[in-house]
Amino acid sequence: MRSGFVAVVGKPNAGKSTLINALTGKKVSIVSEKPQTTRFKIRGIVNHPEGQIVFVDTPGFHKPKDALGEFLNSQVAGTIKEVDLILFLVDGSRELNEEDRLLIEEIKKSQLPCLLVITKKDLASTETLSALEQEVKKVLPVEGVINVSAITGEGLDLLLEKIFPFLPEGPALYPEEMVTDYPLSIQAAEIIREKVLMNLHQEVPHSVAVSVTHLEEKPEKNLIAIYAEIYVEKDSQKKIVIGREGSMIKKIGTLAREELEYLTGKKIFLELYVKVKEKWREKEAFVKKLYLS
Ligand SMILES: Nc1nc2c(ncn2[C@@H]2O[C@H](COP(=O)(O)OP(=O)(O)OP(=O)(O)O)[C@@H](O)[C@H]2O)c(=O)[nH]1
Ligand SMILES: [Mg+2]
Repeated sequence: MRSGFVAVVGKPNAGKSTLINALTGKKVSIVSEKPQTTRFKIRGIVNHPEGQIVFVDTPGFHKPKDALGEFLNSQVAGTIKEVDLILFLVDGSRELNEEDRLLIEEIKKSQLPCLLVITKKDLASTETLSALEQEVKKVLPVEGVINVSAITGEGLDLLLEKIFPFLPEGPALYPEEMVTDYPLSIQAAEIIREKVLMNLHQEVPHSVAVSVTHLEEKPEKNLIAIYAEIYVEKDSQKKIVIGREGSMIKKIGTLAREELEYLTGKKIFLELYVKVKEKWREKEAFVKKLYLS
């Protein structure tokens, strides 16, 4: 048996969370077409005949503009230091850019083994994929290259096989039935945020944070009551999240409740409050309170 931690890093939208969900077969991490969906480290666990891999999903590495951006990058830099192997994800449907290059510097500093994973194979030609591979190899020594598509499943089994030789020998690190190790309160907050991302556009999604303030299990009723706050930065955004006569918040609440009921197999009572916290993304203390507590 081998087991260990594998960091999944890449620029925003590279397909990190989608890949981890495809590998675990569960929705461990929320996904959206908008950059900077993931905001903290999320572990996704894969059990395999050869052992156990604990994937660590990370926020997209980018040029930070505010305290939130600095925090997101610090999560990536921190993760890179504490794993057995790095998967550097490069979006196969885009050109290599400044963000990829910034991240390459971080990976080099770590001196850890790194596999290059070119994602979204279904969207790119063989020529594009091999050109990207050559471009990365010029600036970053990698231990191997795998082209994958999380949508078609191509390359996923091969990726798992290529990971194991880099993991130390040892027993599983987490119980076999566990897919992720974060609590229901955080899963609920993420699911609510995902519904906001799915239904709102332009600047609103980036300005939204969700915090579950209270979660109470009522086993006698087979029910879980969840109270959450949705933070936005401006009054105008609050109006958008609430919608005409509360139609948007009702939609977000219904979608989140349905998914939480599916996830837990229990009835969910969900209450959402929308609050304005001006410029919260620029306030380091608030960002840390949200994502580190
Ligand atoms: N066609 C195709 N689309 C993909 C694939 N993987 C991811 N996507 C899409 O790419 C977008 C971004 O995916 P995410 O998994 O959220 O990307 P991420 O790297 O986690 O993004 P951040 O958390 O924002 O850094 C979504 O719209 C996905 O559906 C793939 O293999 N093929
Ligand atoms: Mg993500």
